[in-house]
Amino acid sequence: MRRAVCPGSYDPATNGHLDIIERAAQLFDEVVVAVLINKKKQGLFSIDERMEMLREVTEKLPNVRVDSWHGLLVDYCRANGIAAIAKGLRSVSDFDYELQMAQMNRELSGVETLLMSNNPAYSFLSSSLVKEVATYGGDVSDMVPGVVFDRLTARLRAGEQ
Ligand code: COD
Repeated sequence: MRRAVCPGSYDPATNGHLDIIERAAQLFDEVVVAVLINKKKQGLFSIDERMEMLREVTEKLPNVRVDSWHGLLVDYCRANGIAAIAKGLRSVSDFDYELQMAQMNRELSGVETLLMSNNPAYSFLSSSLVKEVATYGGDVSDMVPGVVFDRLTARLRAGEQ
């Protein structure tokens, strides 16, 4: 079975993430969307909350499942028989960062990384910017799946009280 992982912080998932997950699901027999810890980023949602939202937005994709992992991505790949990491590229700056991680992961374990050019409609999207815009009342309803929009709005409202 050809199995790939789409790793990320997913705090929260955006339409850009979903586009990459859907496209990876067309290329591989099984895709695991894995919520990992990025130590450089502070989270708004818990890992369980991120997984719940991801499960809802991917429920129509039969060969996609959601998981989480605390530790090195390559150890997750080894433990789950995963030979490929599938990611999206938005920009040249993404490329520098992603290439370095791809090379490190290959050096550590031999796992290959597939870097997919993103849909240009989502080039400006990142979880961090979506959170920032939403915090100041900007409309992000077209940038994230509906379920994420509802949760994000509720979380930010709760934070104001
Ligand atoms: N369009 C297309 N793709 C997108 C978009 C968009 N608008 N936004 C994000 N993506 C893709 C990118 O490919 C990105 O890599 C992926 O989605 C996840 O994005 P984020 O922002 O949710 O997640 P990151 O960048 O914080 O994820 C970094 C990891 C958690 C994957 C990384 O830190 C990691 O692997 N951590 C585990 C520890 C480890 O193994 N470290 C060593 C790495 S060499």
